[in-house]
Amino acid sequence: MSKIALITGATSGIGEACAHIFAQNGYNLVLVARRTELLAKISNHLEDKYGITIKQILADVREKENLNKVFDAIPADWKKVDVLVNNAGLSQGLDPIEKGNTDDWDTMIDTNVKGLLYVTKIVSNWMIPNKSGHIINIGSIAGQEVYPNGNVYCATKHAVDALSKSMRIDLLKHDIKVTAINPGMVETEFSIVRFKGDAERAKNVYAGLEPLIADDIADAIWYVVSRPKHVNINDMLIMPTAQATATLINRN
Ligand code: NDP
Ligand code: 8X3
Repeated sequence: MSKIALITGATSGIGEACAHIFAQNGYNLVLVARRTELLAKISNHLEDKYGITIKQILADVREKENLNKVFDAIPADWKKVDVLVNNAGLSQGLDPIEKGNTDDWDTMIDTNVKGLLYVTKIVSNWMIPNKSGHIINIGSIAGQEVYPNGNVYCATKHAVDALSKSMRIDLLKHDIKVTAINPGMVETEFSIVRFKGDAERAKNVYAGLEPLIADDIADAIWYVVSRPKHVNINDMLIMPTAQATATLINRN
């Protein structure tokens, strides 16, 4: 029987690239996101190309009640999830703390921290009876360091780092692996979302360097997932060659 990977935030960037690499390797997929048409388009493409089956879950990871309802309604066979990729996440704004938009703070905390927790609680309970499973949390260099005006986004990714370590301890007795993947700059829709559609400002983030692409991260995740059962990669920090730290970047 094919393995199953559940990926949140599968309509763009790292999540979409993960969907491709898992599909390519014969996994059936449960894909979660909010944009209906994009989710359907990506799912249909992957099913046609790789002959796998996809369950599309239209959901916002912040909406706890709805999340519990839609996940509960998934047929039992689809709950035999082997890999969970907690990827859905975002940054909103880049302002000093005294000027921060508190709605943006709520969005980041609710999505990056609370959404990840809600999904993890549901799916880890599906994994526990199988005494196997692998949870991949997408953290960030922003979870290892802080940078000017990164305040709340950095705090959410520090929380993801702490949660990855905690989950690894709590789920040890259930033989469930937990890996934190911490990327540096990856050119996706991330900066467009951070700057609320300002494509020019987003483009400037990557000016004069070769950033990572989403496939670089998916490739690392596939490496992590395809290790033998007795091997777990606890975490990985993956940077563009041109980026030494969160702020030290070699631009041409
Ligand atoms: P993208 O903006 O390209 O993708 C984000 C994905 O998350 C989209 O598919 C979006 O889908 C989904 N998403 C956002 N909010 C929600 C929500 N409330 N409920 C469900 N899905 C949601 O960004 P990336 O691929 O770059 O980001 C993926 C992860 O990687 C994030 O956690 C980010 O913090 C992290 N990261 C990114 C880095 C980068 O430089 N790009 C570096 C380090 C970490 P939809 O809008 O359809 O819901
Ligand atoms: C996203 C990348 O540079 O904002 O986590 O930390 S960065």
